Amino acid sequence: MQTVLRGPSSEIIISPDTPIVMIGERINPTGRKAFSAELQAGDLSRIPRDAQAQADAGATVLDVNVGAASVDEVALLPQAVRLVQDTVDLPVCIDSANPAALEAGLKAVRGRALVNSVNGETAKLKAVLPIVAEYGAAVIALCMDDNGIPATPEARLAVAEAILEQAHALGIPPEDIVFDPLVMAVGADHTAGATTLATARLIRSTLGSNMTAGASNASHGMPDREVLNTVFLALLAQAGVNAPICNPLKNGLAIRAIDLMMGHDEWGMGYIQAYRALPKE
Ligand code: THG
Repeated sequence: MQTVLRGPSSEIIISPDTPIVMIGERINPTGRKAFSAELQAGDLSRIPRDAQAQADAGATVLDVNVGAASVDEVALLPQAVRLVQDTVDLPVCIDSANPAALEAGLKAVRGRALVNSVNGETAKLKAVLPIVAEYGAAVIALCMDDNGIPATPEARLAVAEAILEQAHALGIPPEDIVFDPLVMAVGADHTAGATTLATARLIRSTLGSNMTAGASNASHGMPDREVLNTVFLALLAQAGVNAPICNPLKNGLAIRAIDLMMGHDEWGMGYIQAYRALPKE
């Protein structure tokens, strides 16, 4: 199953037998006070720098989220998308809870974007899937619905299947849906990581879909988050998550190490290149 994304003049393929596609998470005000304040003041000057740095570190899709408190996302998201694609020739992942902002962002996109996200809630499906179909985008689908986040892998798979059915009705094919098995904090529930991994294995074996995950959600509140994030990325990859949303500045080399160990990096050239591209001390 191949999910095809495009930048202004580039093409990125997400598929089970090709290297992991790193979706760079850093253009997001969550947990970043300075960026939030800048967005609230309409200052987008950090975005080109963050876009370039993530691309240099090996991200090949960039998540774009401008959802800071009291920010007009409908106005700001398309501006942010243009700035990113004026800086780097990469596809974007448009990240907003607001369907109107997603549509405004899609209007500004060059190429073929990933929409982040839809889920199984009746209202979300109704608001987001028609936009995805109209703009010919791909979409991340979260395995949750009107009843919240299902506790078991089987119930999360059932949500995924329901979303596939709704998408099919609108002419959106399975390869354009990238599932998110949902990563919750292990600090709140020590079985959360295991549930995510079991969900990913089940989705991959049953549906064959490509998958993303916000790997760093798992480590919230724990010490040395980097160790947890790196280890979890490797386990997620083994379970079939081939387009994780992560911080390429921290995880870039580990992702290429995973590719090499999974046999997706001939002669280790991707790993060696990533090593050489590291900022020198
Ligand atoms: N699934 C999908 N989309 C997502 C998530 C997901 N989008 C948002 C989020 N989760 C993934 N993106 C981030 C962005 C930032 C952080 C974590 C996940 C983060 N920020 C630091 C903090 O909060 O401490 C600040 C880091 C910094 O200063 O650079 O952790 O799960 N589909």
